Amino acid sequence: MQAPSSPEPEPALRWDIFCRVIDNLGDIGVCWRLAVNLARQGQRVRLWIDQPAPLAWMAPQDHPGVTVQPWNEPFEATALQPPPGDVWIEAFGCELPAAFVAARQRDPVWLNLEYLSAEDWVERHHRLPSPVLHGPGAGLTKWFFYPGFTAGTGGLLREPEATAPDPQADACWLHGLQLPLRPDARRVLLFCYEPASLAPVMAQARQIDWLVTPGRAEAASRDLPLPPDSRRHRLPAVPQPDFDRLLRSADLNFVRGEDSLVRALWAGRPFVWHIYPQHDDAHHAKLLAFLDWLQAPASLHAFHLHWNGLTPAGADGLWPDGATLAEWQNTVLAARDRLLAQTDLVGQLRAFVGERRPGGPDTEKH
Ligand code: TRH
Repeated sequence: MQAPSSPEPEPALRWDIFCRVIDNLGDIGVCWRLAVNLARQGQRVRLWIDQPAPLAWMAPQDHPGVTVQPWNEPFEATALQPPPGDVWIEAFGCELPAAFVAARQRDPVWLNLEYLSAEDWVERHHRLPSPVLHGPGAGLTKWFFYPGFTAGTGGLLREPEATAPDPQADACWLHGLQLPLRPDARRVLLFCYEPASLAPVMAQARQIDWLVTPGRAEAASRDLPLPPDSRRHRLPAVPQPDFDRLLRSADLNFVRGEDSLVRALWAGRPFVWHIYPQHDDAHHAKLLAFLDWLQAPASLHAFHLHWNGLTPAGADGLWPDGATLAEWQNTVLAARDRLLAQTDLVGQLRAFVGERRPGGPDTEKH
């Protein structure tokens, strides 16, 4: 009897991802990670970035299957070789150049990949169609695609090694930084904006080796007094895979924004999140929704409110003791297990695209 034929391999599609850097590093960090994850699954990715400079240190090597294209205005469609791809990803609602849309030779699956949030409304908005009514894309459909923490969302970026680390390699890499770290000190990574309670936290934390990331965290913390048994170690900006190693090597991670929050979850170490501040305090609801999803214990919830300026930070009693850190670690590990039971973002993107590609199983459905 003939062996069942192996299922047809999924087609290697051509993906065009557009990334407009607003500020900080997350736009480019998320888009680069997405591009690499797609390429590792055999897809061909062209990543258009308006300010690609951080890739020089964040991703110093090219990645097979990923072509980085500077996104200059006015957009020169004449230089478009190959033509617009099968899948267009408009990251964080960045608006694609009209000349690119007009240069298409076939209808794409057009996705607006939104910012990450744990708020309830995300599930209701995820996968909603938005008919394009004007311009060269009139008649096409743009689809809202929301990453998230639940099965009703688009999931999170997750590489195989994100949750199957190599502690030996991590330790060896950290040792290679040649920082004078002390075996009896707690290692705390500091990647933040300007947290409300940074000064009292650093003043209280005893026997800490602070691993301070460059940029805003370094600037915010450089003049703050430390107890005599704590040290400050300035880190260089490191490539993304090494940043993930840092998160796995620390006893506590202070992370921020979007991508490092997800990486801290995969690292499975206790973490505190500094949410990207928004002028109308819209980030408060986002923070509280995340803490609810995380099932944060009272101590972690309170610390987040202080760290993010929702409640005034007391002068003492902030810093977690060993038992509290262990409770925070258990919280993260339980949350990570919940996430591992879900399909990751790239798996969901590819399934969604497969359903909606012209000629796909249910392209007539909208
Ligand atoms: O830098 P961020 O604050 O980016 C923010 C957020 O993404 C926010 O949601 C968005 O609205 C705003 O940008 C415009 O934090 P985030 O998201 O953690 O991105 C940091 C990226 O930088 C992440 O991919 C990790 C990477 N990184 C390195 O690769 N090496 C490093 O040494 C450091 C410090 C960061």
